[in-house]
Amino acid sequence: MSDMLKDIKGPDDIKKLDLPALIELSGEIRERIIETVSCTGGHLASSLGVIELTIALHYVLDSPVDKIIWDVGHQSYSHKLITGREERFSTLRQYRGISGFPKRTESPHDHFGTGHSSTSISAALGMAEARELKGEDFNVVAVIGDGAMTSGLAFEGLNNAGHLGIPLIVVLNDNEMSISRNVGALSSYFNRILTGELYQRFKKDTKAFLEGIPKVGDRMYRLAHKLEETVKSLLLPGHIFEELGFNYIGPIDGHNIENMIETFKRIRRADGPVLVHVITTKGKGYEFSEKNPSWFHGVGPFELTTGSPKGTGGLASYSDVFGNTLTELAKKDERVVAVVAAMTEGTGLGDFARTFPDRFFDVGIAEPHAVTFAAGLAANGFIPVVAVYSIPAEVL
Ligand SMILES: Cc1ncc(C[n+]2csc(CCOP(=O)(O)OP(=O)(O)O)c2C)c(N)n1
Repeated sequence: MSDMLKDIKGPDDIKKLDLPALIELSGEIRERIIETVSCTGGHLASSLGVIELTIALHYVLDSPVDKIIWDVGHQSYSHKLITGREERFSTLRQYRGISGFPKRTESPHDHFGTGHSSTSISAALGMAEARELKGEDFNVVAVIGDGAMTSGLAFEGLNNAGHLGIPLIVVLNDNEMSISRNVGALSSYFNRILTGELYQRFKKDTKAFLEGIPKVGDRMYRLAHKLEETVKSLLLPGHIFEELGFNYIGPIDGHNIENMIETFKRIRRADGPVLVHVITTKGKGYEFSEKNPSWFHGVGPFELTTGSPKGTGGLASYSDVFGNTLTELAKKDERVVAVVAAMTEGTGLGDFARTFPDRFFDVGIAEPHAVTFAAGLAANGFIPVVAVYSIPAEVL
């Protein structure tokens, strides 16, 4: 493999490349991230999933004038490699090295310090509004995962964006995963968009309905057809975002650089909020992380050839002790229930979830809801334990 990456000193350098070269670059970036994280530990699977997306965004946009806001920020490794941090990349997450997250003091291309999930739409909207107030001209893009989109905060941002109506691009990076499999009604909705199930089901039901109508003439048939057209518009992909005031585009393949470049070129001059729904594979391009994206979401150092952890210490972690204790307490008292915000394994409650599936609640990345939901359970006789990190461990 050639060594193009060392010549990429900033996004301008990738604009000089043709499509085959961009595809080759994506392979080099992938290799570098896998090698580095195998030594330093880090957020491997999320970063591997957005390499092509990151290249396409930087190819079309003019960062740092245009602003890309990475939600959570754990997927920003290729952004770091493209924006002048290739030489320091081996220091990822090391003392005095580069951060595992976007950091304003680290690069002019990092516009918002992150770590906590679901802040990107609100932050991007604030930047877009500042642009309007100052009469400036640039793009703001929030890249948010389907897990982060389960948070109320993300919806508060969408709601306000639809109201303000100013240009803003939201890229929904849908890999059907949070840290573990994504949960909730919204995630099922995305899934139905992907399979086209909403529309197919409607078509099947309408056909049965039309066939059931006695032959009462053309007028009835035309009416039924009109009804089909109206309801169809409600079931087409992304309807929920359209209703919130966004122009919805997708779903598109988040590993096809060419298509994404064309899409981003088309929408960069849009005059209102646009949501682009891209479909990616978490852990893409490394067999072990594709097979087990949850484990490779955030990992310690691992053996490159086997994907197994290096030097597993023998001591139980704080989370293990907590999880085991709560499982024991739940065996003794059936009022004990557990609530987590998309952190089943990280909080040590994986065994609890498997032992008491009906008394375990992963509510999505929705901490305020988790606490209030637990208050409701408590008000009705249960003993809920809400397990939430005070600071996401990955920030430390
Ligand atoms: C408020 C908050 N809660 C929980 C977390 C822990 N966390 C980090 S990433 C993540 C999952 C994000 O899923 P998604 O947005 O789909 O991104 P992906 O990793 O799948 O690309 C979670 C729960 C966090 N960073 N912030």
